[in-house]
Amino acid sequence: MPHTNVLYIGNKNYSSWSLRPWLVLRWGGIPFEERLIRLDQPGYGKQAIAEVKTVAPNGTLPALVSDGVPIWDSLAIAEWAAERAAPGVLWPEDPTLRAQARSATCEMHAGFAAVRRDLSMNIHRRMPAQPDWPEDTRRGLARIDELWRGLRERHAHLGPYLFGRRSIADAFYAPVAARLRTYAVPCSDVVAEYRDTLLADPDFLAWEADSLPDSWDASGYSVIDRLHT
Ligand SMILES: N[C@@H](CCC(=O)N[C@@H](CS)C(=O)NCC(=O)O)C(=O)O
Repeated sequence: MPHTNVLYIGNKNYSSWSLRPWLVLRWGGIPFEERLIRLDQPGYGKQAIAEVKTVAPNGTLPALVSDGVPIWDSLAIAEWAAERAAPGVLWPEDPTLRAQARSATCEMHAGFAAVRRDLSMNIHRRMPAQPDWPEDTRRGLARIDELWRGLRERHAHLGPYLFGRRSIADAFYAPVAARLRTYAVPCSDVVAEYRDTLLADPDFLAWEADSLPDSWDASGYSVIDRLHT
């Protein structure tokens, strides 16, 4: 019997955690059905949206329900996908590069709290450059610049992504590329080039195109947008 994989995602304009495994599944060529649960519902921010709790026991999206079994974390979904894709498609084949790609991915998954707090993803919004981010946010942005620049310089001969060929690490930083654009964050040339590579990815563009109008209240700011402004 064919497997059923349903990826539950949040509003495409805002849900950076949903974008990551969605890209991974697409890049891995893994068939899945997507179902959007709006996050601008009572209980948001408390992991208490009733509709989310029916698919994700911890009350957050994304969640992949595979043959009826939930996987409720973006990185866990990405690892699940990597185990099903051909070797080298979602993680680098070289073990050292793979360990580094996992380090970069985990740094995003577990960190950059201030950047996530102050530069929340809003794919369609364009803000003026902000000259005075709080100190912890500036530190996070500087670390992203350093990380991307270092990896790009080291792996440029292998291809245009962080580890040369596209990997899960790039999916985890795709929402950061959108944030750098939204908030007009100044970047070094190498970093700007990589940001634009991510923003031109055909699957990212498909997500972006579909983030209107279902997850964007064009008449004003939605509940989530107000919470994150
Ligand atoms: N660590 C989780 C984070 C997921 C997460 O925080 N998702 C947000 C949306 S982007 C959410 O569902 N929030 C619902 C709430 O806080 O009530 C993952 O990587 O999947």
